[in-house]
Amino acid sequence: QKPGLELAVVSVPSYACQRHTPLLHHNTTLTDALSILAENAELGENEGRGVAFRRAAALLKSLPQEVRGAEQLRGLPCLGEHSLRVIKEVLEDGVSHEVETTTHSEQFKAMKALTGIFGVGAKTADRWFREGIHTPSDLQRSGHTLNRAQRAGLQYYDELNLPVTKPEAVAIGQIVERAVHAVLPGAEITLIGGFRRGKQTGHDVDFLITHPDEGREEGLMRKVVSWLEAQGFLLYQKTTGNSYLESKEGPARPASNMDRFERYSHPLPQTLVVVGDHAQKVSWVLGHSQCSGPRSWRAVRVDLVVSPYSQFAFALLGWTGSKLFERELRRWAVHEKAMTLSSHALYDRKRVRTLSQTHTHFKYCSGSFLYYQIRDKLI
Ligand code: TTP
Ligand code: MN
Ligand code: MN
Ligand code: MN
Repeated sequence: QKPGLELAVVSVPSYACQRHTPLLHHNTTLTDALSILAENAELGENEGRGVAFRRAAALLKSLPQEVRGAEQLRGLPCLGEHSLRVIKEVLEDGVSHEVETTTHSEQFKAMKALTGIFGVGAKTADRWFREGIHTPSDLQRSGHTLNRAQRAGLQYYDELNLPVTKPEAVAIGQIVERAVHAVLPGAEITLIGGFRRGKQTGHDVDFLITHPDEGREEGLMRKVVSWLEAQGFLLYQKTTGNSYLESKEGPARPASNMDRFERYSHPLPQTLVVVGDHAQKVSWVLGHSQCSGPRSWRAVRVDLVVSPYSQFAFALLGWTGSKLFERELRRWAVHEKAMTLSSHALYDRKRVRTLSQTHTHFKYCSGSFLYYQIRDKLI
């Protein structure tokens, strides 16, 4: 029996959101290789290239069996020339030269280490790398002036890079619930992000908060943050009224550009680093029943998102991820359904175009229009 006959007859839809993509799959060697190249592209701010590798990896994750030869991939969508080349190399030689080179490159290692500092993005990391700073210790020695986020990120570097476990996520969920219910009884808290997708670890913990009485959620974020702060849970807190759309796209970017990499927009969550500084809270944060020693808590990244009840379904869908799934879902909505999906609403493009004509100052995409309507409620 020829290997791969089975795969060849499987018809695979081309949007990742149309496929079943299990957490545990049959092609980890290949997807690990592609993920390294995706990560490298993202660190180099080459978003289009990063997405191409992520799409190829997602396709492989959805296959019902292990790929053993490149001929099995014939006719499958989402596999670009570059990704195919890498896949073939791994299948034939066990490793890809490009992946090996990337993994061992000083630049990749330094960019990973530096962007691993909370509060440091690719631009800053790249600037430091060019100055010869390759590690957090180099940075510490350099005497650079760091902002508050970066100082916290450096101070708690190891902990913040230690994956958060499911029990820790559950324990933090209890703290968040206590905080939310202290300031707004009846509010509902949902675990979102990777943990909602069934992952057992994450780089942070994400929560979505809402209240069944529309409007009651207004001002909630500020109150929750104050409560956590007063209880000694907050190590660092980023208060931002910014949105992803504003900061990265600018509010007035043409729709055609928005579509280029099928980018989607949503408000940045409130980012909190939660710790407990009290023996009792500590054990709670860590999920241990017995803690000893002077410092038994750990720092964890927590993202909170507040949504009005009427938008809850869209917020839940939009914040569950993965990033590629969300991107593909929106691309599918636009191109196959002529609709626009955001983490606030799903709407018909034609209808909204009519709407925005009556508000000529909202020149560009319909997304901006709805966005401005609800922005104040979200953060
Ligand atoms: P993240 O917490 O960044 O990702 P994650 O929870 O999927 O992965 P990890 O376990 O490493 O934390 O973001 C949570 C979700 O929010 C993500 O799955 C999709 C959504 N999101 C966006 O839609 N756009 C973005 O730019 C980011 C950062 C997240
Ligand atoms: Mn997350
Ligand atoms: Mn939005
Ligand atoms: Mn997050």
